[in-house]
Amino acid sequence: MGKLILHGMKLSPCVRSTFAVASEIGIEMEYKIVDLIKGENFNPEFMEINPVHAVPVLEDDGKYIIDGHAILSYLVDKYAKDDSLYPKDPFQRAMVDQRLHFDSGILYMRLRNLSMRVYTEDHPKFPQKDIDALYQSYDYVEKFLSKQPFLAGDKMTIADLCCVCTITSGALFAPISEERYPKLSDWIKRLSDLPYYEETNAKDNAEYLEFLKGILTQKNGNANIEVY
Ligand SMILES: N[C@@H](CCC(=O)N[C@@H](CS)C(=O)NCC(=O)O)C(=O)O
Repeated sequence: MGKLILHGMKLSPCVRSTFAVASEIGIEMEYKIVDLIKGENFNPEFMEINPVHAVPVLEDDGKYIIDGHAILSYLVDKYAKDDSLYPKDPFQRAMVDQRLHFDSGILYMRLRNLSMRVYTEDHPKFPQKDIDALYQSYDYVEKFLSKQPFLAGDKMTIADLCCVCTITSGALFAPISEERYPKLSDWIKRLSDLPYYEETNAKDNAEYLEFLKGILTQKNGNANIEVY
């Protein structure tokens, strides 16, 4: 096995999920920080590797894979001892792929629509419709989980480790209540019991949420989510 290097920043949910999957598989990845706050993702060397200037990027023995979702599938295909996290069976694999695309196109984008305002606006305020849209994406997850214990079926897959990092990152804008989201809350609890969860998601997510609150406090005088 060659040397694996994950380029990114653990404040990012897309980065955290790669470390969660690596831990589940039992492999080590070196962590090379690309500081988004300092704009290191726009450095020419990084832009050469990833013209989309986003993290994570996985370096495997001199080859680069960009996009967190592609990295998760790659890690399992190449390094896992079996296919349970990303089944080879075409139907089961399609179920996992669907959930990964759901994260990429819906869940994560709706979170990003809100979180970007914290960085880009002088006085960040948040449209109610964008908060509703994030909640709507939780509604979809609640529905997925009403039929099966994990997002893509009876067993945990990379889709769960991916989406849980995104969903827990939304806590500042759209906190999850057990009353409204019993299945989703239970799923998060079950994933939180994983031995590597604290280290790969909870700790850095808490730091991410504090980081956002810090910027809001600096810009708005408090960390409240002002809705309009
Ligand atoms: N679909 C991509 C999204 C990557 C992404 O947007 N990453 C964010 C951090 S969570 C980023 O690097 N943003 C900086 C930028 O887009 O310039 C993935 O899963 O890797």
